[in-house]
Amino acid sequence: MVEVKQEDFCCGYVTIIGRPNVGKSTLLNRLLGQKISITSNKPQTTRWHLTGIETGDDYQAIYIDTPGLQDKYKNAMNRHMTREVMNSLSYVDVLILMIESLQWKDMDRQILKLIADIKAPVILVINKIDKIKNREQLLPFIESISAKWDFSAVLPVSARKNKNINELKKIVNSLLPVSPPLFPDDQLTDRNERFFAAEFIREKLIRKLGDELPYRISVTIEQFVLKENILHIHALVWVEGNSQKSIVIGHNGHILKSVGEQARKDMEKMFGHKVFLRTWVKVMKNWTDDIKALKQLGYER
Ligand SMILES: Nc1nc2c(ncn2[C@@H]2O[C@H](COP(=O)(O)OP(=O)(O)O)[C@@H](O)[C@H]2O)c(=O)[nH]1
Ligand SMILES: [Mg+2]
Repeated sequence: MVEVKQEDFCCGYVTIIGRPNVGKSTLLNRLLGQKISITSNKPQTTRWHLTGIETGDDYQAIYIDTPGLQDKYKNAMNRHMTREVMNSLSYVDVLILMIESLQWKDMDRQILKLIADIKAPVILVINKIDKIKNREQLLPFIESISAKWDFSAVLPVSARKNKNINELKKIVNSLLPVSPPLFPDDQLTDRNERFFAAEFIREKLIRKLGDELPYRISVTIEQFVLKENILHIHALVWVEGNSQKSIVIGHNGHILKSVGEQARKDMEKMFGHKVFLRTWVKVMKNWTDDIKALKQLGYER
């Protein structure tokens, strides 16, 4: 590592917010060059804030991925998700507000209102530019959005196609405050392996199932032990009723089996061990609107 004087080292919290599905978690994975945050084209994929730490020779950017803010569902689960976002805004050094190219929705406007009092610099990131068919539309869009707020920077990117991600890193790093690093330079996240095991299973389920069910599913890890170089993981998938249970299991267990196989591959990649995964489906009535049940499933801390 290069010698860097303490007064030249920059470090801070960089929170990514935006409405569901704009690509926040995909961006976090790109920024880190590694998949830690689960993604899908369905809202509610990200339920917890998640820290991803990127350390360079003279900087440490502590990125926080957050659940998408929305106002459609008002149950206990969504109150939890909104609280996750609001808490992460209380210690932000740089804010990334993400929107989708050529779209400015009512929820985007509400989020901008929400951050109006925040003192931290705000970078507006316009994602999914790979989807734009008519390139000439982008510049007028950038101009009209730039006029809405005093952004420190406005940057069009494609998280999926890795476009302009290094430029974004440079802008973020230039806005970080002078501070010694807050985490060891080899630490990637603040979550443990059990968390990722559960999340990888939930991702595969969300991607496989229809639109409603993902909201009703939660995953917990009952066992996580390394024996003779093999990780033995036991997972429980929680649903709200018996009909949901049979959908998740699938005919002859085919859904649960393929979910398990795909999740296992992600786990082996992250944990660096062979994984032996067993999964069961259990029913807990009405858990998405039951505070006690949410606590039991690890949502309220
Ligand atoms: N075309 C395109 N799709 C993207 C891009 N970034 C993310 N997506 C997709 O948008 C969906 C939502 O992404 P996700 O990261 O889960 O969004 P989040 O809810 O904001 O965290 C997923 O299907 C992603 O693959 C992008 O740059 N271009
Ligand atoms: Mg997400």
